[in-house]
Amino acid sequence: MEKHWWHGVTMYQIYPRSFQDSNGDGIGDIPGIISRLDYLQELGIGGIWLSPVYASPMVDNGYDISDYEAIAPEYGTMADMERLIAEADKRGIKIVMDLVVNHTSDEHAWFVESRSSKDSEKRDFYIWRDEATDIRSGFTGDFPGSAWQLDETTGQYYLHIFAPKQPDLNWANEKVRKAVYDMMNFWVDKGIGGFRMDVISLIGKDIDQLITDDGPMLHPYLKEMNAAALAGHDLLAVGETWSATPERAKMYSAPASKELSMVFQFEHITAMWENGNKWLGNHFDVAKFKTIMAKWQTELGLEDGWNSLFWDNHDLPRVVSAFGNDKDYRVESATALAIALHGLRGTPYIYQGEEIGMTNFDFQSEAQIDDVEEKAHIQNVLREGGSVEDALADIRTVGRDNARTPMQWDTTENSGFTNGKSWLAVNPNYKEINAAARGPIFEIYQQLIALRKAEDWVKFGEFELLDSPENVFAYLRSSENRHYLIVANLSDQVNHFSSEWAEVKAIIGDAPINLKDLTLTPWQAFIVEVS
Ligand code: TEU
Ligand code: CA
Repeated sequence: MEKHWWHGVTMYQIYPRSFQDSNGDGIGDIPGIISRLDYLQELGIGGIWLSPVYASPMVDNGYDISDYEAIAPEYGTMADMERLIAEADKRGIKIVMDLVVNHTSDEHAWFVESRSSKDSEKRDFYIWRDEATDIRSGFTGDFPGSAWQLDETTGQYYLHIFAPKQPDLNWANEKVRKAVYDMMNFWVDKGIGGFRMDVISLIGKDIDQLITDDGPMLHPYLKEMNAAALAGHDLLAVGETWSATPERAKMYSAPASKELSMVFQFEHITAMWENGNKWLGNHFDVAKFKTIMAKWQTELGLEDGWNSLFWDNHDLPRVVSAFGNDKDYRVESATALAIALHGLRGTPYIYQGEEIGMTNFDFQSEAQIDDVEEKAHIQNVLREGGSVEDALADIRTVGRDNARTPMQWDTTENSGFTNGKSWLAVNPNYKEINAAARGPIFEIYQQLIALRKAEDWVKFGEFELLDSPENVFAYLRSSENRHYLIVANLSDQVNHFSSEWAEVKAIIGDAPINLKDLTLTPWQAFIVEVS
C-alpha cells in the first residue's frame, strides 16, 4: 500500500477560542496557540486540526465564515497564522485547517450580494426557492426547524441546514466550486498540512428530491475538489461524515477513489444515543462499542481506505464524563478509554484537554452557556412544555459547551487560560485537573503516540477481536509473526479475562505477568507483546 505521513501520526484538535488567550481579552487566540506548541511537541502529536480561525460573526464560533482568506481579529492576524504554520513546522507539527464549505455566514460578501436582488451576479451562489419544502434543518437533531428562511428583500426562501445565519452554498454552481478550490489553494500555498472538511457529506445534495446527506453529486464533487486542490501535495484530508459505513468510507478514502485520505465515522458515538438523538440520552454500551469497532477494523481493510479514531471533539461531551467515570475512576477510565482506542488501526485525534482527563461542566443556568445548538435546544424543550432546568440537565450530559470550556493549564487564576475574564467559565476543577503536572493520563497518551510513531504493527497490523466478558474489550494486533494483546476493562466492575497467549514484554499500562485467569480491576487496561 501507499504510505503517508498521516498513517503514523496522532492528531490534536484545537478549539482556538478555548485553548490559550495571550492578550487578556478572555478569548483564546493564535499567539496563545504558538506559546503552547512546546507542550504539544512534548505530547508528541504530528498535526493540529485547527477549528476555524477565519473571519466570522461567531454565531457558531467560527463555523459561520464571512471571509475564508482573513483571520478573525480576536484570533490574530494573517501574519500570526503564518507564524503558527512555521513554528509548528519546526516542531514536526502540521496544521490542518477546518474547511467549512457546506455553508458560509450570511455576512459573507457572497451572501450579501446574493440576497440583494434576484438577478444579482451571486444569486446562484446559494439556494433560493419560492416556497419552503419539507427539508428540515439539523442533521442529527441539532438545529431543529425548517431549513428554509424567508428573506424579505426578494421574497424568496434560502436554504440553511444549520442556523439561519449559515446559508448553504449552491454546490451545483460551478463558480461556487471554483471559488472554493481557489480558496483551498490559497491555504495549501501557505504550507498547511491539509483540511478537516466540515459536514462534507452534505455538499452533493439534491434539494428537489429532498436529499441532503450523501447526495448524488457528493463523490463527483470530491473527485473534482481533489484534482483541483489536493492532488500533488501529501495532504491529510479528513471528512466529517456522520453517516459513513465501511462501504461508504471506501468510496471516500480508497486511494484509487482520489477523494479524501480518511473519514470521521460516528457510529461508535451515535449508537450510544437514544433513538439516534443525543438529547434523549447517551449511554456507553461496551458490547455495541466492541461490535462497531471490530466491524470497522475488519471491513475497512488496509488496501480499502483509512479511518480515524476519536472519542472527543468540540461537538461532543467529554469522554471521561460521558463514557468513563469522572467521579470514582477518573484517571483509570480516561487511560483505559485511551488505550482501548489507540491500539486500533486508524489516525487518532485527541481533543484538547482529553490528554489530562478534563470533564464535563456543571452548567446551572442559561447565563453559563454559549452554544447556538444548546440555545436552540432550550427553546425546543420550552416549546414542548419542559423547563429550562430540564434543558440544562440535557446540556450537562451532552451539550457542546462541555468540550468548549477553557483548557486547564495550571492552578493559577482561570487555569492559566487567560488573565482577563474568560468568554466561557473555566471548570472549577482546574485546581486538580490541569496540564502543569502532566500526570498519569498525559503520560499514557504520550506513550501511545510514541508507540504509533515507532511501530508498524500499531499503524498497519492485522486486527482480531478476542472473546472476553461483555465489558472487556480485548483484541490482538499482529504483524510479521509478532502479536500484541490489548485488553481494557471498560467498566466500574471487576472482570475476568483469560488468554492462552504468554507475555513477552509489557508495553503500556498496568500489565500483569501471567495472562491466564486474570482478575481485572475497574478500568484496568494494558498492551503487551505476546507469543
Ligand atoms: O458539525 C456538524 C453536525 O452535524 C453537528 O451539528 C452535530 O450534529 C452536533 O454538533 C452533534 O452534537 C459541524 C461542526 O463540527 C459543528 O461545530 C458546526 O456547528 C456544524 O458543522 C455547522 O458548521
Ligand atoms: Ca485573546
